[in-house]
Amino acid sequence: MSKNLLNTLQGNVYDVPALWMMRQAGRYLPEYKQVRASCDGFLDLCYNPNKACEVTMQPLRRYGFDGAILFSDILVMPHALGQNVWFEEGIGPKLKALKSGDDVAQLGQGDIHVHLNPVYETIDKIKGALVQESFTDTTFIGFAGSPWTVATYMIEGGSSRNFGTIKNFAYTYPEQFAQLLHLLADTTADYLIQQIHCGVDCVQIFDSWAGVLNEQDFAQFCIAPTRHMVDKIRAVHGDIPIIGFARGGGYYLPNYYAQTGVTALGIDETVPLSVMKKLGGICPVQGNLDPQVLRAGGDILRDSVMRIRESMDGVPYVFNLGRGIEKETPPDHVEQLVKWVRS
Ligand code: 1CP
Repeated sequence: MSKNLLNTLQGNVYDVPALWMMRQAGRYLPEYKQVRASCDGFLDLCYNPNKACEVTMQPLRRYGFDGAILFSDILVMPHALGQNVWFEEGIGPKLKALKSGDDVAQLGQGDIHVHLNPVYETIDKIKGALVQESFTDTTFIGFAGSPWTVATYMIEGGSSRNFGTIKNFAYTYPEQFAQLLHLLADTTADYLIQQIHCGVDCVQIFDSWAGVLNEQDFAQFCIAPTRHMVDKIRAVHGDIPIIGFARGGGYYLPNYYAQTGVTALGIDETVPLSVMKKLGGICPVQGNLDPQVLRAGGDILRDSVMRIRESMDGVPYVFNLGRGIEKETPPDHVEQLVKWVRS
């Protein structure tokens, strides 16, 4: 079969689409929870190469997905830049919020690669495990957060409700905000370059909060820094496939594709199938299944999978969810998904 996911990102079309799931390693799996419970905190898991490798492999052993995604988090980047980051049980990520240009100026004093070295070691271990466990046709996916999405956590101090704090910062201190986005774009590109150097087959840029931006801000805060990253990565690794996932990008997706230079588009569940099909005529596309449909399972899952497969017939398409899997999802339903995607 060779690497059908990688080949799809290079434009190949398959009758049976390549399949992986965003957040495929995680709390819906009992074996993940077990490893997680043995760690001091979530970041401890992210920086432990043996454990991070183990949880990367778990969903492959169960379901034989066509993609393995590095286990880490988008918030290791602010951590590497010197910001205080921690995860509160049952709540989620917390950061010591940036309040001013002075706070921005303090970032990035140390060498990010020293801080992120455990992630590079994890990549090395996963490469070995994929060979050792005979997952040689599995495409290995590296990733990072987009500058805008990561900045929301850095300025809001965690998950945001209405993005008022970051927008107020951006409009009140435009120069300092531009400086922050530039710093993130530059260092995140270096981080992805190093991931590719360590052996991932392709990378995905997660812009989970692209959907809250107006037209002007989408161009400035989402497209421009992503473009900078893509240019910087391509200068070193010319033909590496880059998946741009601008969740909620909707109407702006054709511009996002044309102006960032990404290879393929991640598509969320709000994009109509006819639109995803049309985008698939321009570039490879991935995603769209509503994770709540997967959580429910049964007939609605089968019908949704079949509808997506029929719609995407004839274009380069990677089967995936429209966003990360819900932690309440029964593992059996993922098994149903695999069966119907591959039937
Ligand atoms: O306690 C736990 O086990 C924490 C749960 C968890 C997990 C499993 C977090 C905290 N991060 C992760 C892993 C993770 N995060 C991966 C690993 C690889 C895989 O996909 O299997 C990836 C790719 C991410 C990416 C990520 N982290 C995103 C972008 C994707 C998305 O879901 O939109 C975002 C926004 C984050 C921040 C983050 N980290 C963790 C949580 C709970 C969140 C989201 C908080 C929020 O909704 O604002």
